[in-house]
Amino acid sequence: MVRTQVQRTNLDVDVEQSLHMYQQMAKIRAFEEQVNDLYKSAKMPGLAHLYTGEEAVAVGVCEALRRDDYITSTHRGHGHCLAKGASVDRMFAELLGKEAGYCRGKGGSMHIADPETGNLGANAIVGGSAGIATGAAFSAKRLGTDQVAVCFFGDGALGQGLLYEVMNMAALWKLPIIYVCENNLYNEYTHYSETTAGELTARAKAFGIHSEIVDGQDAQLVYATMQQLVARARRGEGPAFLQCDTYRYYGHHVGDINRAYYRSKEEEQEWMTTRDPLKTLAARLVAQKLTDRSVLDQIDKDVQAEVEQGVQFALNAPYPDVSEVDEDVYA
Ligand SMILES: Cc1ncc(C[n+]2csc(CCOP(=O)(O)OP(=O)(O)O)c2C)c(N)n1
Ligand SMILES: [Mg+2]
Repeated sequence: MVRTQVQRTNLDVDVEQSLHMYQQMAKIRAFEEQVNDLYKSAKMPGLAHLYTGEEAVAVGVCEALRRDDYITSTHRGHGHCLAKGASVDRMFAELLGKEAGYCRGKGGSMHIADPETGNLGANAIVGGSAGIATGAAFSAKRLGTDQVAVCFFGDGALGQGLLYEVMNMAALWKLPIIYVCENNLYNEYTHYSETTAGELTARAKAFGIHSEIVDGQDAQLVYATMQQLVARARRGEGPAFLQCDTYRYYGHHVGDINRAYYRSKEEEQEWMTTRDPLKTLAARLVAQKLTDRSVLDQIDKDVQAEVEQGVQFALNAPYPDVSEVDEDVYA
């Protein structure tokens, strides 16, 4: 039951792993730029909540997981899905309502699930996936599979009762679950300090759940911290709560363009210029002479090509046949 601000010392993250994290973050960034373009050019039905700016959280967390470990995601879920191993083309296909999508084009942005990579699903209900993730951790424990579950949620989900019911159970039964709170400072258009009393981690501490706070813009730090939390969960030492301090660069969703009434341009610029997760990792790796700019440029180019191919695939893919309009739909 310790609240620790993890320091950037003794990090055991190797170069290959760091480059992989850079690549994953670059892929998410390029993916979200395309989603924004698809929205603006009216090619995507509905809205999407972009993960741009928060990449180090999903990537640092998922880098510490096995493919068969579980995650549950949120309405801002593209980054989680990609970091856990979802394919770019099937993701775009889902966003565009095409049959090749993860839900045969019937779920869209907020319902992407991919059982093959342990992704139990994005969730449009704030806090809604906490029960699913905790249930998955319960099943892993009962079946002795050695898997862990990660529940991603935003600071806004701290107002949801379900989270407290399941954290209580997870602590009592020492379930292998890590609750990852992405504190990006806002719940929609409201600063979290107006909705959330006290310290965020105090909630986990009340249940005796081990908790930590990290800079969510530092992929290496998120990864190193998660490695420890995953190891203790696999050892049977129970749940943990990880608060990742982060920031979304765009609006709450793609249509939230004029944000001046709830946050300033200066604040946005500050995060983008001084705390960008890609720039931070790139600069560090170059400064430490662990890589050079040409390697990173090549990664940027490769992921850009992969993302552009994915969009083309999805744009050209067929819609589901009209005859199956009521299949795979539960309502
Ligand atoms: C139960 C529920 N209440 C309200 C909403 C509407 N809503 C969608 S996102 C959101 C804010 C979520 O904020 P946070 O959890 O901090 O996630 P972020 O958008 O910052 O990633 C709200 C209130 C919802 N989807 N579900
Ligand atoms: Mg938030």
